[in-house]
Amino acid sequence: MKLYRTRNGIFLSSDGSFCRLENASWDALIAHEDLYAHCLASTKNAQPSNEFSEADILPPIENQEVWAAGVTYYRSRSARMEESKDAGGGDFYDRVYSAERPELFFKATGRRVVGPGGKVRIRSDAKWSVPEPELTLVLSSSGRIVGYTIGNDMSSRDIEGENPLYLPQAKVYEGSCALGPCILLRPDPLPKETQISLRIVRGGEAAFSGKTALTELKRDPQLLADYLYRDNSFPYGSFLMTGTGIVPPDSFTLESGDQIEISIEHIGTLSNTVA
Ligand code: DO4
Ligand code: MG
Repeated sequence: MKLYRTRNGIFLSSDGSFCRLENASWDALIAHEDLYAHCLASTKNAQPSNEFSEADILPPIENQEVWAAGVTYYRSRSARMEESKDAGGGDFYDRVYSAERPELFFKATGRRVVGPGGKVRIRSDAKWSVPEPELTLVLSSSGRIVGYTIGNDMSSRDIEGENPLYLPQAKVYEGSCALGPCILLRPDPLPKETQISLRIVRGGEAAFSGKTALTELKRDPQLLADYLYRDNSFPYGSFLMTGTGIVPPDSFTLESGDQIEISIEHIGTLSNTVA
């Protein structure tokens, strides 16, 4: 079952048909402790609707915060160590990869998030920018995983590599995060074999493509969520990006006009253009 936030209301899709959730509040839905069961019950009483249009899809966020985990894939650990070696930061990334406590950082508020078809941005003072395709957990107000979406953790690698203390500037800026197109609701966790892929198209041709799978994710998603909710409250629920396992070669940097397509099996594809 998939949940969509649109200009025309909130829609649920299951088995190819759509229904509108009448009088629903997005913040209340995301905070819900059993969103799957709640939505399943709602579909039982709802009439099918033909008013859903992909063109109306909005980012799946209102008052939630977006947080992110880092260095959760071996590929990310190696990339981070390489980019920060001149700054002496490499050791930190190696240590956090195997430490019990994960790296978690604040990523965005709803205002900074773009949805499907929206424009993500490169920082004006960055010289080396990449998208980071990440499975993104949708967490209830108590920190339970209630759904999944696709996230793009846009990152300025030169700023992050210059000094690990610059991480918030490398990660948090206008248009630095994309989420969508929907929230996948299911009664059980996503299978470990779930594939994540990234394609970057420039001038009609693939400039980079890569893939990984959840089998490569070193951390248990629920444990990442548990760390985030330690001594922190999220009354509207939250989004937690789980880190990237796909890193383009060091010679690659994003350019204005690039199209970024991130696909995660079972969820769909999130497409954005670079402003
Ligand atoms: O430590 C820097 C951030 C790493 C990150 O965003 C990732 O691994 O996805
Ligand atoms: Mg990331």
